[in-house]
Parts: sequence; structure tokens; C-alpha cells
Amino acid sequence: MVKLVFLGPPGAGKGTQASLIADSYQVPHISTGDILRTNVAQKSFLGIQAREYMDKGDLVPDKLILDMVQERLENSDAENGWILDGFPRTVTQAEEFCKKLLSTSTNENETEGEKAKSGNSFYVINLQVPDNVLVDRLLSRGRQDDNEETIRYRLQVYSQQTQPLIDFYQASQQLITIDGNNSIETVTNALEKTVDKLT
Ligand code: B4P
Repeated sequence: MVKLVFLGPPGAGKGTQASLIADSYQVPHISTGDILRTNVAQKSFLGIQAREYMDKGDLVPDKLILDMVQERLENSDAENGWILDGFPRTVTQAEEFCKKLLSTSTNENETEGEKAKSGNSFYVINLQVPDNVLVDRLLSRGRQDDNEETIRYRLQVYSQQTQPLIDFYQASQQLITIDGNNSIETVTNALEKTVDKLT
């Protein structure tokens, strides 16, 4: 069963690679950034609250994100695996996710071996890319929140609030680091080799 979290700074290619790997392994690609952007476009209650944070480059408050992810993971398409792109992004999100995942995702049909290997466990893919490459990539993407000032601020937010997750998942031996400073195809190949070994 493929259960992966994609971690990495803004522009590391989380969305790009998560989408390709989700297609290859036939699991849903769950991007918190995409769900938030859809809500912003629809001017939903969540979108109205999230927008002010996203436009500045800040993280959206944990509570809003946790409710949103829990609701999405309850969809039947997520029963047999998922790729989470951009979540968890804070230690609080990671801790709460772990508690909720352990309490809700146990599949009764799994053997003990399968449970140990995949049932409640997942791996975390850390895509590593130098800051100067990230800034160039995001400036050429040109999304609403991709101006230089906001990008630099998002990189700061990443190092303060998300980078601690690298130690968090290293300690639990869930972390796998992949060099994201290569062509999209090279990174995809490296990821597929890694996922094949895990499944
Ligand atoms: P996200 O939508 O997660 O976006 P991102 O971090 O900016 O980009 P990503 O790493 O996915 O890069 P991509 O593949 O697109 O977050 C946006 C905002 O949402 C956050 O700032 C925050 O406000 C909010 N948010 C989301 N999740 C949250 C959470 N859990 N908690 C709180 N707030 C949350 O790649 C970028 C560009 O590089 C693309 O143009 C791509 O084509 C290019 N590219 C990718 N790989 C490449 C490669 N190998 N070579 C060359 N170019 C490449």
C-alpha cells in the first residue's frame, strides 16, 4: 500500500512529483495547497479565512488544515493509500495527524505483517533543492503567491515551521531524502525506484 507524505520547501516539486507518483501507483494525490486554492476560488468559508494567510506566505492555522485533511481522508478513495502533498507542515500537524491516523485508518482485512508494513505507517519523502533554484522555479511559475518578497518569506516560514519535521521524521525512521535538484524525469525515476523498494 502506498502511503507517502511529500515534504520540502516551496517549489521543491512536491506538487509536480506527487501528481506523477499518484498516477503511477493509482492512489489519490491530496494536496493541501490545491484544496485551499479551490476553496479560495469558490470563496467558501474556509477559503475566505485561508486567503489572508496564503497571500502573505504564512501557513494557514493548524486547526483549519487538520479538519480539512481529516475530511478528505475519510473519502473512500483514500482507503487503500494516498499521497499527501504539503501536509503535515508543522510539528503540531504531524502530531495530530499521527494520533488521528492511528485511530481511524486500521483496515480490518490486513494481516499483521501488512499492518506493520503499511497499515498505520507511512514514509516521508523529503525533496531537497537549494534556495536559489527554488526562487527561480517559483518566479517562473508565477502563481498569485509567487512574487519574490512572498517567496523569500515562505522560505523563512519553511525553515522555522516545517524544517523541524525533518528531525521529527528522521527520529521515527520514516524519512527518505531525495535530490530534487534534477530534471523532473530524473526525480520521478528516483522516486519510483524508492517506492518500489518500499511496497
Ligand atoms: P503548496 O501548494 O503546497 O505549494 P508550494 O510549496 O509553493 O509548491 P510545490 O513544492 O508543490 O512546488 P511545485 O511542484 O508546484 O502551498 C501553497 C500555500 O498553501 C502555502 O504557502 C500555505 O499558505 C498554504 N498551505 C498548504 N499546505 C498547508 C499546510 N499543511 N499547513 C498550512 N498551510 C498550508 O513546483 C514549483 C515549480 O517548479 C513549478 O512551476 C514546477 O513546474 C517547477 N518544477 C518542479 N520540479 C522541477 C524540476 N525538477 N526542475 C525544474 N522545475 C521544476
